[in-house]
Amino acid sequence: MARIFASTIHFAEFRTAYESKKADSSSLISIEGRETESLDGRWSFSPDPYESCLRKRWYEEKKYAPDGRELPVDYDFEHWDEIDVPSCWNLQRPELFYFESMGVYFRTFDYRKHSDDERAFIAFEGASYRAYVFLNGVYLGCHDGASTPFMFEITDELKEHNRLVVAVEAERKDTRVPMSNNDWFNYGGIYRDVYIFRTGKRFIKNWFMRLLPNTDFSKIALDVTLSDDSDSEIHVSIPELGIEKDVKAEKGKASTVIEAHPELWSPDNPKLYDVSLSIEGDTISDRVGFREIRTEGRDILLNGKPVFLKGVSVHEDSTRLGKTTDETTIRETIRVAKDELHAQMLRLAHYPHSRLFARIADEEGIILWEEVPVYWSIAFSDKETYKDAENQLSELILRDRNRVSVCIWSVGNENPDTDERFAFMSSLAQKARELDETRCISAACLVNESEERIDDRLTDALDIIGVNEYYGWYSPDFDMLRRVLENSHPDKPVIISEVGADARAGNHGPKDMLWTEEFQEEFYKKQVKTIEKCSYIKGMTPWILYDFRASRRFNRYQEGYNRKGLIDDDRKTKKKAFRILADFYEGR
Ligand code: GCB
Repeated sequence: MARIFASTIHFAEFRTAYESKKADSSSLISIEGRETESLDGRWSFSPDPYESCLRKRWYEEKKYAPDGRELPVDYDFEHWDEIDVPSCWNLQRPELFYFESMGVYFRTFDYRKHSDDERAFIAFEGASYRAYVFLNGVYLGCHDGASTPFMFEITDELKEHNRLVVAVEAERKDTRVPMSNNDWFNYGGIYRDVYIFRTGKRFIKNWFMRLLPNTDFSKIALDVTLSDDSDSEIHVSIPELGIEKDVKAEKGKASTVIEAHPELWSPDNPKLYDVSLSIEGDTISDRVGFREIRTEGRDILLNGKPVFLKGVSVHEDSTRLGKTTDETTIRETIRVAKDELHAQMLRLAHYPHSRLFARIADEEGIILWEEVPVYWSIAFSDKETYKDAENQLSELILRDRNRVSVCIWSVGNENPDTDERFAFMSSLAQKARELDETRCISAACLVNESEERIDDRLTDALDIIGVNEYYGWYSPDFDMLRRVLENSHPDKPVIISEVGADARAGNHGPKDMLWTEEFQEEFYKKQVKTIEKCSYIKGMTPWILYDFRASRRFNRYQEGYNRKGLIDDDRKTKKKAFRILADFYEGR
């Protein structure tokens, strides 16, 4: 008894055993076109700040001693209050608003086999930051990273009546990605969908279909990975292009290039094609678009033509739902950006947004910049931190690489220029290229403030240089922007990935008074005038479309929000600067 007592309560290393079993990008299965069975709904929930669920193995539900005596356990799954899944726990109960440690979720669900050789998987689209998953008392594994999906096979653990326990922990730590300090709100919990799906014994694990760059828009490449390393025939069908082709998979992998002349996808013509892939016992389908994005000298070429990317940044955040989002919210964000701001691009800052976003962007026709939260001072020399960052990047790319709207992968934002950072982020850029040779790689880079020019070793590893600048806001010297742009001679296109000033909606005053709409309006007027004159700037994603929660912003205008939005946190009230940017974009 003493031994068990020591190992479950006082054993300081109690997490180590759990950490040895982690879900990562290698376990992701493409789920587009697959039938899923939702586990969303009301789940039992309790905060567990001392992580007793792990220390005392609550998930085993050992409530009785071998002699039948009832044990005084510290949990009560069935009797806990309920919480929505998906949701950010912070917005479910007032006392959880700043809660950042562990919460334990519980639910039951029934399962009936459809066939004898079926396999089943459980998938989580997002749980912040680490989730430990237990099914019927068995530990499936944990996952790090707040914003990417993860999956476990549960074929052997499933019963007719199932008991699912998920312990989620949302601590900010210096070794995490993002680290402890950032400029948004640390939402916790299972805040995206949870579902199960079934496959046959063998199935299509993932696939990547894209137009090959530099082929006169005439070659579609396809890579497929099967669930095992068998040889088999894969049938590829794109009926509208007259494509019906059998491709041989050897040792579970197939690659082919198909001649085709698809109508090209663009924001003006978001053309998608029905695609299906099948092997014996498994068929998946999706809607895929074809376009080319590349750079040449200082130009960004979309389908061979130079473009100026008129964009705006957006956080996944709403006052009501936090980081949990839905189709209506995403469609409305895209409508406002496209129809009212005349933009054709969104920067999804600073972490992977919901899978739904890129799906809808494909249909609606808006270009996306997607990003991993390698933000500010990451623990660049920590190997585990690198592993975590690389895994989040891989999970994002595997999730979204069939989404035509995604044109840029960004590997980080405003990181101090050290040797460790250079190695870390160059490797991330390299990883992104290995997984996807068809998109541009970018990051928000640094300006050398004393020499007044863009100067960052990382630019060598990128296709597009992102620059964040707040001249006229954080630094009053607005003219520095002109000097920096004049002194810089980049050999690649530059996107102003951030520029902005705070204004509280409805706060009016003279144009030199901070926090007023008039200040922000004047700031935008001056910015666009200067940016417009610079020939190598090939796009901008000002900061930001909507005000968003930020837990380091507490003056009387901010009240817990970053107020650089062109629209208030009510997502309706436009500030005066909105018109300035909309007019600028409409005229370009
Ligand atoms: C930045 C950051 C962004 C902040 C913004 C600000 O440079 O990249 O995350 O929210 O500035 O408002 O200060």
